[in-house]
Amino acid sequence: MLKDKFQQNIAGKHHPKEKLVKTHCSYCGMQCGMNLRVDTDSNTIIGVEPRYDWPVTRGKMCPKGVTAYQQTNHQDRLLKPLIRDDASKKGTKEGFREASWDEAYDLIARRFKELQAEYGKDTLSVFSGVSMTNEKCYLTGKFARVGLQTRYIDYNGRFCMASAAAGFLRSFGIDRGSTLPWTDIHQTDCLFIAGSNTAECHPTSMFRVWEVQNRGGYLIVVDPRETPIARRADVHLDLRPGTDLALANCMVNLLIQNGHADHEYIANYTSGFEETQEIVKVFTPEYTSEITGVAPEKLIRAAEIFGKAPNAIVMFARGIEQQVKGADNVSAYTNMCLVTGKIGRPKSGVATLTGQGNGQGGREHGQKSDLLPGYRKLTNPKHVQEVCEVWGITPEEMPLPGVSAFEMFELMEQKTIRGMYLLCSNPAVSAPHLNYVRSVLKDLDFMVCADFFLSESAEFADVVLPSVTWSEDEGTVTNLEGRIIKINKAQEPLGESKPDWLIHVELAERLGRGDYFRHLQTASQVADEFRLASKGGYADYYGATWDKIDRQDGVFWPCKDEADTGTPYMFEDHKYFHPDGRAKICALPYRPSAEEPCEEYPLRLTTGRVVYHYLSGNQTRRIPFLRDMCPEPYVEVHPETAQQYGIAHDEVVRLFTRRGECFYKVKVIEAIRKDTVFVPYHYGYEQSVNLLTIAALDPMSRMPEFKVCAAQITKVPAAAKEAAR
Ligand SMILES: Nc1nc2c(c(=O)[nH]1)N[C@H]1C(S)=C(S)[C@@H](COP(=O)(O)OP(=O)(O)OC[C@H]3O[C@@H](n4cnc5c(=O)[nH]c(N)nc54)[C@H](O)[C@@H]3O)O[C@H]1N2
Ligand SMILES: Nc1nc2c(c(=O)[nH]1)N[C@H]1C(S)=C(S)[C@@H](COP(=O)(O)OP(=O)(O)OC[C@H]3O[C@@H](n4cnc5c(=O)[nH]c(N)nc54)[C@H](O)[C@@H]3O)O[C@H]1N2
Ligand code: SF4
Ligand SMILES: [Mo]
Repeated sequence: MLKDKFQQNIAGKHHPKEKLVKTHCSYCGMQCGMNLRVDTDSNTIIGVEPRYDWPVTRGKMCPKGVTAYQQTNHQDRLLKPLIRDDASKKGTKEGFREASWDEAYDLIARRFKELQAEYGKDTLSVFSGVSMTNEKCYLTGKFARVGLQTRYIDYNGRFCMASAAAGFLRSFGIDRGSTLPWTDIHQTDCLFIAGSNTAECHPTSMFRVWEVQNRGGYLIVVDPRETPIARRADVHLDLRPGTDLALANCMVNLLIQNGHADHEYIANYTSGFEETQEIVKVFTPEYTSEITGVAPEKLIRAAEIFGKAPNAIVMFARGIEQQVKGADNVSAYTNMCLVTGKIGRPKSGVATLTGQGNGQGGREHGQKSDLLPGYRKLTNPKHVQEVCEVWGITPEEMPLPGVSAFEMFELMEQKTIRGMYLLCSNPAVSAPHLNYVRSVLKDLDFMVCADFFLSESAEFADVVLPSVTWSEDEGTVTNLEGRIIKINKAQEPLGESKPDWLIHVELAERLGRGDYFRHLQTASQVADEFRLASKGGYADYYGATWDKIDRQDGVFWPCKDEADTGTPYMFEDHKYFHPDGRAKICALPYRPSAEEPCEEYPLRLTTGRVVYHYLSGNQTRRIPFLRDMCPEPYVEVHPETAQQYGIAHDEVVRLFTRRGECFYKVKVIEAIRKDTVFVPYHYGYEQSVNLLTIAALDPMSRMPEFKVCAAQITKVPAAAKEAAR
C-alpha cells in the first residue's frame, strides 16, 4: 500500500521531458537504490530520487546519497588530461597545462618504458581503489600484470577491508563480508555491533537496527564513543581503543562458562575449540575490565543477552579492524557465533559493514598484491594457470606477488619503485603517517593520477587523466551483503573524460600490449571476460549476468552458472571452505597496540568519520550542502579532560603525536572516554589527522592502525593564535 502510494507521488512529480535511470549510490557499501533523473533534451543529470522498490534500503538515502548526483556536472570536473611542465611545483595545484589524450598517452608510455628499460619491469606500480565497478577493478589488475608487467599492484582496500578479509579467511576459509542478507537484520533477537558508527556510516541500515529493539530484541554496542547507536543500546561497552581482543575473548569465555556454547555444533562443524577455551579462560570480567576499562557488570550482561538470544548477529567495522590486531579481532568476534552455533541459518551470522561502494567485489578480482580474479591466489600454480588461459599469457609471464599498499610507499622510498599509476584513491589524505607518504610521492620519478576531481594526491602527479563519475558508465558492484548489483549509465562522459577501463585499453596499446586488451571496447565486453576469469574461483561470478542481476534484484556470489540463482546465505550446509570442511575457532592471545599511551603522550587518539563526508573528502568537500554542514575537522574531548587541560569548547589546541602536529578546534563532548580523543579524517593539507596517525601494520592483513595511537594536547598561547590570524 505505502509502496504504491509513494511511487505514485513520485511518478506524479516527473517532468514530461525527464527519464529515470535505475542505479545505486556512488558512495558506501550500502549501495542504496536510486533513480537518477535525466533531462531528455540535454541528456544531463538533473536530480535524484530514492528507489522504494530496492529491497535492501527501501527508499532510504543519506545526505551524501541525495547530493551524489551533483558531482557529475560539477564545475571542478577535470575535462582534459593535464601535463605538468614545471616539476618544481610538484605537490601543489600549480604547474599543469591542458593536453590532448594523444600527448598524455605518448608521454606516459615513453616515461614508463624508459623507467622499465633502466630499472626493470617492477619499477612501476599501480595503486587503485574500490569506488570502481567490478569490471574496472578486474581490468586494473590485468592492466598491472599484463599491460605494465609489474608485480606491484595494491589498493585502498588495504586501509579498509583487509583485516575483515584476512580474519574471515582464517575463520571460514572464504571471505564474503556477510554470511546473510541485510533483509534478515531487523528480524534477529540480538545485534552485537563492535567498532561501527552505523548511524553515520551506514545510515540506511538504521531502520533495521531500531526494528530489532522495537520488536523487543537487544542491541549491544562496543565503541569508545557514545555514538548514536551506543546511546540507544541496551548495553554500551565503552572500551579503550585497541582493546577489543580482550573484550571478545571475555565474551567467548563467559558464553562457555554460562553454558551457552553449542557443543554439538562445535563437535560437528568446527575445529580449534579446546585451544580457544584454554586461551580465553584468563579473560574474566575483572581482568578484562582492567585492560578495556569496561565495567565487569556490563561485560557479564552483554554475554548473558547474547547467549540467551535464540538468534543473534555479530557485526563490526573499521573500529575493530583498523588495528595492528585487526584480523585477530575479526576472528575473535566471529568466535562468538561459532561457539554458540549462531551462524549458517537465517537471522544469525556474522557481517562486516563493508566500507566503500565496491569494497567487497573490488577485493576479489585481482587488485590485491597476492590475488587474481575469483579470489585466486598468485602463489597457487593451478590458480595462476587458470587465469593465464583467460589472459593468453604463460605462467612464466605472470608477475610474482607484490606488497601491500603502505609497503609500496616504503619501496618508493628505497627507489625499488620509481613510477606509479594512481587511480581511484587519494592517499595524500587517507594514508597514515602523511609527512612520510607525501615526501615519498614528491620524490617519485614519474606519477600518473586518474581522477575526475583534482585531488591532493593528483597534485604530486606528472600527468593527470580525467576519468568519469559512476553515473557516466555501466557495470556491476558488489554491495556489503555480497550481492552483485548493476550501476547504469545516465549521462555521456563530460568533456573529454573517459572510463578507467577504456584508459587501460588505450594505454596498453601505446605500451605495445594492445593484443591483450584490444578486444575490450565496451563495458559489457569487459564484463564477459571478467565473469569468465572468475569462473571456478571462490568468488565465482560466472552466472551473474547483467540480465539476471536485473531480474532478481541482484545476485549473491558465488553464482556458478546460468541455472544458479546465487547464494544469499553462506554456510547453510555448515560446510566451511577449509580443507577439513570445518570453521576454525581461533585461539588468540591478547597483545597491546603498537603505541600505548605514556607519560609524554597520555591520550589515545582515534579517527573516523562524520555522516556528511566521504573518505578523503575529495568528492564531498565540493558539494555545498555537505561542506557547509561540516566545513572543518575538530577534536572531540571529554569535559573532564578539557577541564584538566584548561581548554574550552571551540578553542584551537595543538594536538600532536610522535609523527606530527595539527591545530584543531575542540569539541567538548560527554560522548567520549576521558582517556581518548577523536578526529574525523576527511580533510586535506595541514588539516589531515593522518599527519598524526601511525603506520604500524597488522602482520596478517597489512592494515595500518588508524584507530589507535598515543597523543598529547597543549594549549596554544594567545600570542601564537593572534600571529596565526
Ligand atoms: N558518512 C560516511 N559514511 C561512510 C564513509 C565515510 O567516509 N563517511 N566511509 C565508508 C567506508 S570506506 C568505511 S570503511 C565505513 C567505516 O565505517 P565505520 O567503521 O563505522 O566508521 P569509523 O568512523 O571509521 O569507525 C567506527 C567507530 O569505531 C570506533 N572505534 C575507534 N576505535 C575503536 C576501537 O578500538 N574499538 C572499537 N570497538 N571501536 C573503535 C569509533 O569511535 C567509531 O565510532 O564507512 C563507510 N561509510
Ligand atoms: N585516519 C584515518 N585514515 C583513514 C581511515 C580512517 O578511519 N582514519 N579510513 C581508511 C579507509 S576505510 C579508506 S576506505 C581509505 C579511503 O581513502 P581513499 O582511497 O583516499 O578514498 P577516496 O576519498 O574515496 O579516494 C578516491 C579518489 O578517487 C576518485 N574516484 C572516485 N571514483 C573514481 C573512479 O571511478 N575512477 C577514478 N579514477 N577515480 C575515482 C575520487 O574523486 C577520490 O579522489 O581511507 C583510509 N584512511
Ligand atoms: S548510505 Fe551509503 S549508499 Fe546509501 S545514500 Fe548514503 S552514502 Fe549512499
Ligand atoms: Mo573504508
